[in-house]
Amino acid sequence: MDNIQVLDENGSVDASLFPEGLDDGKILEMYRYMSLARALDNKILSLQRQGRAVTYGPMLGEEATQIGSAMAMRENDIFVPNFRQHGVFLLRGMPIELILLYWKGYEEGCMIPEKVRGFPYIVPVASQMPHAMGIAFAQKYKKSDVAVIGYVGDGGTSEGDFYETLNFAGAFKLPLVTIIENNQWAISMPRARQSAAETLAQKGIAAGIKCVQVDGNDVIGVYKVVKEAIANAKDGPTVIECVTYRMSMHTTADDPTKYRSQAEVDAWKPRDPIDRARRYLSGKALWSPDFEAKMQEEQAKVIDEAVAKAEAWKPDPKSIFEHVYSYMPEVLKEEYDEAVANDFWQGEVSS
Ligand SMILES: Cc1ncc(C[n+]2csc(CCOP(=O)(O)OP(=O)(O)O)c2C)c(N)n1
Ligand SMILES: [Mg+2]
Repeated sequence: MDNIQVLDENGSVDASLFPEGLDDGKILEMYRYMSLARALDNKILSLQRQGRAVTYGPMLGEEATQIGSAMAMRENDIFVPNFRQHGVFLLRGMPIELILLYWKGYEEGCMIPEKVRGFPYIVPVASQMPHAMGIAFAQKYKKSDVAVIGYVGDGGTSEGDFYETLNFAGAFKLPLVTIIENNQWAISMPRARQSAAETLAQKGIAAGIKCVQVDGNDVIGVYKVVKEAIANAKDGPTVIECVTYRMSMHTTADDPTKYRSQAEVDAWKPRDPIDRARRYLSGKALWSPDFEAKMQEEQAKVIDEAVAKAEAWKPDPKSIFEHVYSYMPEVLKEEYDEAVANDFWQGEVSS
């Protein structure tokens, strides 16, 4: 099984592996998106600490896995996330204020604009994978050439849902690209205790699925393997393990210092995906401190404007009855009518 790295920690590329058709303009765009994702991640974390967002799972350190894979998708491809793919949503054009609405606890943040071609954040671990498989099955049935990209964590690969998905996808040769975002931790469970398998990608072998491991902090490498998997999706599935690291906490509800050492975290710092892309761009004279300052200023402005919009947004309490079913079942309609008749939410939201 291949283990791919194109862009190393010093910002040098392996020319023999460089993806066809990838130009520096696109690498610069990926750098911008990785930076935007990091800035948004920081912002949501800070909002959560101020009581302005709900429990949040940061993506710090996983930018290359997310941006490289999202950049490799074609316009009509569909992605199915878990709960940590904020960067994928961003690159696919999800308005930032909608991302923020989700993390403020409003179900409207689950209403993904059609053009994003993605499903809402999904929290029950690995439950998104049978969905991704079903969507891929539908594409094959309809003879569409759309590929489905399903994301799962290292912990998620221990779930039955994951194995069932791979088995079905392999047997039916579905256009499913499974991206294992191996960030080395499943809350407090380290990768070494998660599975005795030498790699997580090799879990595809038993299902007869092509599999590959890639340096998940190498945005060019991730782009390359996902692009190839999507190009091959019409002939069958691929499992891609992106080897990365969760630099931050699992969510704002836990304290990683209780279960992992600072030395381990520090050892991953030189492998930072954004620093690495910056070194590459710098070597090509495509990056400068001025460029960085201007970009960061613009991105902070975009994020602040989205925060202002999300915070000005007023929820309609009636919406608790919506969005679960495509139509309102009789039993829910009765509750809805009763609530309207009694004006039951008036006091609830007046503060
Ligand atoms: C079915 C199920 N079991 C347990 C949980 C609690 N839980 C939430 S995230 C998580 C760990 C997930 O780890 P991983 O798949 O590696 O993804 P990561 O959080 O690292 O991105 C667990 C156990 C859950 N949400 N769903
Ligand atoms: Mg994990």
